[in-house]
Amino acid sequence: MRNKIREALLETVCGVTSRLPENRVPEVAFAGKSNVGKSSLINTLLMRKSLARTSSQPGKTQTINYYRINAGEERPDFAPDCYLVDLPGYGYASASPEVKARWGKMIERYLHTSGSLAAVFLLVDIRHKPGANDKMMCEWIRANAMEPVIIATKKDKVKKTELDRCLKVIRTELKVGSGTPLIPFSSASGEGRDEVWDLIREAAAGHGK
Ligand SMILES: Nc1nc2c(ncn2[C@@H]2O[C@H](COP(=O)(O)OP(=O)(O)OP(=O)(O)O)[C@@H](O)[C@H]2O)c(=O)[nH]1
Ligand SMILES: [Mg+2]
Repeated sequence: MRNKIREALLETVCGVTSRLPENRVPEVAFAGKSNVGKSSLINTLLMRKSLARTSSQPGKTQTINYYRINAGEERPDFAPDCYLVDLPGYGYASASPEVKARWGKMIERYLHTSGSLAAVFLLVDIRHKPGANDKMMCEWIRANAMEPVIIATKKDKVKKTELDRCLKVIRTELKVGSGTPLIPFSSASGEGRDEVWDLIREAAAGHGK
């Protein structure tokens, strides 16, 4: 098996007023609408059922959660030594204006000030046309001189015959060029896990060079 996990622990949880940690190891962040499957994807990457808390109720993750992976590990069959950062989800209908404003501040501050951010993965639901919030998030990431890697989640929910059409809609709406990866992913089946790890490894290795 590739991308083995020796160690994964929730090291830091940041709220609105917390100081962000100054990590030396690369961070890879996961952004996306609430309920899109960010925490589930992190659990799938880590082969854990519930290290990252998931919920069918949107708005579960409201803090920035840093998971330290494989500290000090350098063997090629292991996932790289890095942080996976679970960002709070946006766009759930029941959020008050205060919650929405708080969310925006947290994400913007994170994107602007994290010194060791190596890549941002933007998750969108494979079944849905990306919305205004997804486009805004994409632009925020680009404004920080990074091209987001797009992950289309819940692949198990679409028929094979619909897959290409769904991916094409996502590419067009988010203006993702053909050279940029768009990865279909399913936390239910684990499909896409190695592809995502390969991109994390690449980003982590290139960071700071
Ligand atoms: N079928 C299927 N369900 C999924 C998949 N990924 C996530 N889910 C379900 O979608 C719901 C939301 O998943 P979470 O991982 O909590 O979503 P999140 O993006 O972390 O949500 P917030 O923390 O609210 O931002 C849960 O009920 C998951 O079981 C997937 O690949 N396939
Ligand atoms: Mg979550």
